[in-house]
Amino acid sequence: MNDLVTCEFLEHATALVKINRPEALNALNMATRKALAETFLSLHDNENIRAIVLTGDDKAFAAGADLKEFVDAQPMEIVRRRAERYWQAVSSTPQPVIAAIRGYAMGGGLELAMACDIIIAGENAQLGQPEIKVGIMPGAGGTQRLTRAVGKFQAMRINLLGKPFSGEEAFAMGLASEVCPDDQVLDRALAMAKSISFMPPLAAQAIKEAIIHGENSSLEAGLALERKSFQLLFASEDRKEGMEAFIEKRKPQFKGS
Ligand code: CO8
Repeated sequence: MNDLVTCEFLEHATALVKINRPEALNALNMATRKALAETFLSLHDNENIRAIVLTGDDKAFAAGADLKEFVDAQPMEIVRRRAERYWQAVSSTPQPVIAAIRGYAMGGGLELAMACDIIIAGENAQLGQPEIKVGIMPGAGGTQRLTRAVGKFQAMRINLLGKPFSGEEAFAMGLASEVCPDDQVLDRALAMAKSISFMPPLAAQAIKEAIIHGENSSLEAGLALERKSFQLLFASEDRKEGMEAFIEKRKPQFKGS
């Protein structure tokens, strides 16, 4: 059997994580979710990695949770699976994570993309929360992260009708950071990861933390976190290097210290 998730270490301190279950359009069975979580947890502590790209293949990012593992499941069994810990391993990654969506990103697949920090979508990608059509609802962010991204009225429409929408539409709604031709999605995501990898990683991680925590707290609490992180970065070597390089008109070399 192939690895359900692969992880390649590329130049420029970038990791490329791929979901690899093409026979099921990368549907996220428990084994795949666990493999994704293990991959991301191992990247958390890898100081050589400054940006991560998560993708599937050209047909699917992921077509959702595996319905064949749901069809006979009993409620307490679903509770005992504690599947939320697998997505938390992705959403709590300190490095910026870019989801590169080609083909389908449905249900749990779109929720996985929304647990990332940046979404690059192919113009013909098909995104959606179709859970209602099989008698359930999103269980990992489809009513929460989606609403924060696109607002109540789009989130209601997407969830209550379960109708897929394109990468173009996702971008227009603010659900994608960029949209591009399908065959350029991965290259675009890798180019973005490369640009991030040249940035000071402590600043990148602090920005990510402030945006995510700020989004879920009051403006005052968010501003306080932002201010404290801003102040703390003055303790970093990279802050000194960045400012000195600017004044000396040279390129900075950030070491992550
Ligand atoms: N689960 C299991 N198998 C799947 C899934 C899935 N979600 N999606 C596709 N497959 C399998 C098909 O069964 C088929 O396998 P086989 O050849 O053995 O019959 C193969 O992938 C190819 O699929 P199709 O023949 O259906 O391909 P089409 O191109 O005709 O259609 C679609 C593509 C439109 C994506 C269609 O496959 C589809 O509608 N899939 C289901 C999408 C869906 O409903 N997703 C939501 C699932 S529920 C969910 O995600 C809840 C999340 C809760 C939180 C958990 C976090 C992970």
